[in-house]
Amino acid sequence: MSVTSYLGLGSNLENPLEQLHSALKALAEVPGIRLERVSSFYRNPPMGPQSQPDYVNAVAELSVDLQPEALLDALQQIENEHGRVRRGERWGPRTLDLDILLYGEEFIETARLSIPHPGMAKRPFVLKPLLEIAPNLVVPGLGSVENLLEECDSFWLEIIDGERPDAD
Ligand code: A4P
Ligand code: MG
Repeated sequence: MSVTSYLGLGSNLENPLEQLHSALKALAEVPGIRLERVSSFYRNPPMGPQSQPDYVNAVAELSVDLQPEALLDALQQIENEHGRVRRGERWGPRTLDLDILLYGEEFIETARLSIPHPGMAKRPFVLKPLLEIAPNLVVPGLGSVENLLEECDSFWLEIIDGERPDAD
């Protein structure tokens, strides 16, 4: 049985728009992953160290026939293929970050995975695109995406016109 999973995509190096388009293409080609919906692309300032470029973020809805760890393996392979270098700096710049936000309604806490993603409830750059593609979604244990977004500190996020992936 397929499971609905939501992914957060982010990039702030080496042509972030290109990185996200290319990541979505790679995701759609993984056996056991179907890309169901993709949000608009949103430009927004960095969370964390400010001495790095703005980010482009988006969220995708997948139907997956993979176990969570196998999904993570596939995502990390795509990150690596996109030149991701892990420098160990917390919240530092990156060519491509693919985070599993939700995996069905499951709570997962292992050495490699925390699901729901621990940061998602406070990140407008996750919640805004998530609300766009899943307006009635409730995050297990945390409440509706709509309420979570309302509780966020003020923020700016700018939709990048014409960059909806299905507008290609
Ligand atoms: N891991 C645990 N849970 C998960 C999960 N649900 N999904 C583990 C994916 N991975 C998960 O991740 C480190 C380890 O987390 C992985 O090996 C995996 O086993 P990483 O991607 O290698 O390292 P990271 O990117 O430094 O950590 P993380 O948690 O992805 O960083 P954040 O917290 O996402 O911060 N500002 C804006 N505006 N937009 C952004 O997208 N992103 C960050 C990164 C900072 N500032 C940002 C943005
Ligand atoms: Mg990550």
